[in-house]
Amino acid sequence: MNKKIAIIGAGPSGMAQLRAFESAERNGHDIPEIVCFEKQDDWGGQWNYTWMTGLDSNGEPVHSSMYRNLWSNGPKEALEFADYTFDEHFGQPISSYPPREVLWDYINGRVRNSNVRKYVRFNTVVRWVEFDENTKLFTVTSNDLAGGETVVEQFDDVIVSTGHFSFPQLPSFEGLETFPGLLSHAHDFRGAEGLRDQNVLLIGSSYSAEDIGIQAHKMGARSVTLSYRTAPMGLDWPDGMEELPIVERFEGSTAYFSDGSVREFDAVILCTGYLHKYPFLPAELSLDSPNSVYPDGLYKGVVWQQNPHLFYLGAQDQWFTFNMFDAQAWFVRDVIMGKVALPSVDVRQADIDAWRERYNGIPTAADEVRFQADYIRDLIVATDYPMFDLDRVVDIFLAWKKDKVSNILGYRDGSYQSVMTGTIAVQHHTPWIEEFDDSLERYLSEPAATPS
Ligand code: FAD
Ligand code: NA7
Repeated sequence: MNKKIAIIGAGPSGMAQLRAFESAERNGHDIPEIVCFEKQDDWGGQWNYTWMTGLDSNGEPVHSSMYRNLWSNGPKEALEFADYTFDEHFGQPISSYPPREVLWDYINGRVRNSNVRKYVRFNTVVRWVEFDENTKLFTVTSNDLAGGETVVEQFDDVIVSTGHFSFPQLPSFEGLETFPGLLSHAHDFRGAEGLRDQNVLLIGSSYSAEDIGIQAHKMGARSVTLSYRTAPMGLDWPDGMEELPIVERFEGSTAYFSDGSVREFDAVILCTGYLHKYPFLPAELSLDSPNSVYPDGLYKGVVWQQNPHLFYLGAQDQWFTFNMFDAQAWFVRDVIMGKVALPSVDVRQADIDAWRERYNGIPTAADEVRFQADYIRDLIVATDYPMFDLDRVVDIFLAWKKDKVSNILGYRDGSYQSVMTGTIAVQHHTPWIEEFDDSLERYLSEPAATPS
C-alpha cells in the first residue's frame, strides 16, 4: 500500500488507531506509511499526568486536565478493550474503579510490547494542516519541540485524535474579577489538598463539578457548593455539600445566587466544560460543535463529510471511551485501506441526518447511553474488531448511575462483571473515601477482597 497517513495525537484514540493498523499488519495486510505526531514526551493523552498548568516546559498549552487523585469515574468494565482485557494485563482480578495511574498502565500495556511506538514522533506539535484540491494531498507542518526543526510533509489521509477536553470554556460572571481567592478552571485543577478548611464554589453540574466536589470534601474542605445552570445533579450529597442554582454575581468573596442565596467563598473553580478547538486546522476542516454524542458533519461519527480523507476520533461526548475509540479506529483503518467503501456524499448525508434526528430526540441520559451503544455496534459490524455485549455494558452504565445516586462517596467501592471475560471485579483493599495514596504500587500492594 503506497499511502502515507498522519495521526495527530497519541492519546487513547491515537493509540487505538496505531493498534488497529498493527492488527491489520499482523493479519497479513499491507498497511500505509504512518506518522503519528504527539506534542507530549509520552503517549496516553489525558492519562499522561502532569503537575504543570498553563504552559508546559516547551511553552505549549498544557494538554491534560487530569488531577493527581483522579480515579476512574465509571466502572472499568464499561471501557475495557475487547482485544486486550484487564485480566490479560494484570494477571489477576482488580477493582472496578482504578486510579489514573492504573488505567494509564493498562492502555500503555496494550501497545508497549508491540512495534507501534516507532511510528510516534514525540515532542512534535502539528502547527498547520492544508488540503490541496488539485493534488488531493494534505500538507502538514509540524515543529520538533526539542530540536526546534520545522518539517513540512504531505499525506493522503489525516486522522485528528487530539481530544476535546483541553481548551477550557470560560464563561464570565458579573463581578468575578473582584473575587480575591483562588479562581481557576477545572482544566488547571491538580489536587484538592489546598482546599482544606476552605469554602469552595464549583460552577457547573457535570463530571468535573461532581468529582472535584467530592475530592474537595474528601480532602477536608469546610463547605462545597455546586452551582448549576440547567438542572441540579440531584445526588444525595454528604453534610458540607450543597447544590444551588446559578450564581448571578460576585462582590469580592460574596456570591449571589439566582434563588436569593448568598454565600462567602475562599475558592471558585469553573467546571464549565471545554471547547472543540483545533488550532492547526483551517475553518473548512475544523469541527465546530458543542460537547455532544453526535457532533454534526461526521459520517459514522468519524469521517469529515466535506472531505472524506480527513477523520476525527473520539470527538463525541463520552459514555463509552476506550472501546468506542477502538471501534472508530478499526472503521477508519478500513476506510483508508479500502476495505470499507464510502457511499456517495448524499448517502452519507442521509446517514448523518438519520443519526442526528435520533440524537435530537433523545429523552433521557439512559437513552443517550443506548444511543452510543448502537452507534458503536454500527461501526463494529463493519470491521473485524471483536463484537462484545454492548447491551450488558449499557446495563453496567445504568447500574453505575444508580450507585452514584445512592452513595456518591461510596460508589467507587462497587464491583462489576467484565463482559469480555466474565471476571467479577474484586473490592479494593481500602474504601475510596479512606484511600489517600493513588499510586499503582499502593493499588497492587495489598490483597483485595472478594465482593460480598
Ligand atoms: P486525549 O486523551 O485528550 O489525547 C489527545 C492527544 O493529542 C494528547 O496526547 C495531546 O498531547 C495530543 N495533541 C493535541 N494537540 C496536538 C498537536 N497539535 N500536535 C500533536 N499532538 C497533539 N474517560 C474514562 O474512560 N474514564 C475516566 O475516568 C475519565 N476521566 C476523565 C477525567 C478528565 C478530567 C478528563 C478531561 C477526561 C476524562 N476521561 C475519562 C475522558 C478522556 O477524554 C478519555 O479517556 C481519553 O483520554 C480521550 O482520548 P483521546 O485520545 O481522544 O484524547
Ligand atoms: P461537561 O460534561 O461538558 O459539562 C460542562 C458543565 O458546565 C455543564 O454542567 C454545563 O451546564 C456547565 N456550564 C457550561 N457553561 C456554563 C455557564 N455559562 N454557566 C454555568 N454552567 C455552565 O464538562 P466536564 O468538565 O464536567 O466533563 C468533561 C469531561 O471531563 C468528561 O468526559 C469527564 O470524563 C471528565 P449545562 O448542564 O449545560 O447547563
